[in-house]
Amino acid sequence: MNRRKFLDKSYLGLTTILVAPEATFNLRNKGNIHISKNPNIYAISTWNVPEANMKAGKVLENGFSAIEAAVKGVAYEESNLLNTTVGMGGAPDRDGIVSLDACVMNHTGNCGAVLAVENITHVAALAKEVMEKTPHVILAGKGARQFALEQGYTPENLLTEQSKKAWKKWLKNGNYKPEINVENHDTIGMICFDSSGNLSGACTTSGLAYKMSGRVGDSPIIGSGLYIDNNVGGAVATGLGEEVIKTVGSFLIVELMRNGLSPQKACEEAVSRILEKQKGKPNFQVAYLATNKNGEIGAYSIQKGFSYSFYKNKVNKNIPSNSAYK
Ligand code: SD4
Repeated sequence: MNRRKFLDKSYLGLTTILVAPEATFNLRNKGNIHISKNPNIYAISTWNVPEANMKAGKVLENGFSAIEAAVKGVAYEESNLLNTTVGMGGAPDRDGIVSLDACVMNHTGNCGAVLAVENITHVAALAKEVMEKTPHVILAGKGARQFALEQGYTPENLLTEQSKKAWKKWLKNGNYKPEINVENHDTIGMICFDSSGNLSGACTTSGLAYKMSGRVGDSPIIGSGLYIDNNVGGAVATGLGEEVIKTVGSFLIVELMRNGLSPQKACEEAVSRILEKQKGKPNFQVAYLATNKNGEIGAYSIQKGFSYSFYKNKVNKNIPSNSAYK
């Protein structure tokens, strides 16, 4: 067989060999995104949280790392008594106890989380201490609280009069039904990009209002509420955590970006993974926010009403997100 005939005959086989690797997901792709040599620092957060996002921006401007900025930024909302889904002032569980969840992930892929912690306001900072000072990734409940006390955190009453009043009103309904406000969650997931060109993130919440005691959502679960891969990008989630966990939303978005999807398309795909299991329009909200190493940002939610905060060049903007349902 001459060379021409051989090439003709094996054309189909060759096509398979040459095309398949491109058409198949490259699971170990180190990231196919251009990495800026002169990174412009920025911070993005779920929801309209200008003070928290500005705070993170200032920490970045002062030359601190992305992980420092993210933890300091979200700390603003953890102390904000008006925010009833994060930190002190967060809505309690159905027994009237406030329990908080948080996680952090840095540019090296290291991470830490605390679950169902009582009496400690700054749980994102505590998650960072778990990451830096223990051989573990997750501490839960009493162990996390004990660790906080050992690190010098002061125990505080996290249930404000306002949250107590709202809980008592809920109790009068008589039926156990946790509440999640479709239009206005405030769980804060934040991703920062620092002057060394590194990405890190933090996610912190009091979770679902009037949840069962011990219930933990997506926010402190690495890969669900937050995921960072410094070669590719990062993603954060807000909304009904059970649905985010089932689809490992933030990890999914980062993997989709690794394989070339824009942050916007990756967020849309992660939302559709949830929607394809629903019959019709669901009565819950899930929203995603993502960025890649090229500084592109994407956001998408199930229901309308989601927005994100974007800090760059000393200015913070609130940017409305598109949604699957209008
Ligand atoms: C959770 N994702 O615990 C959180 C709730 C949330 O705004 O985002 N609230 O499921």
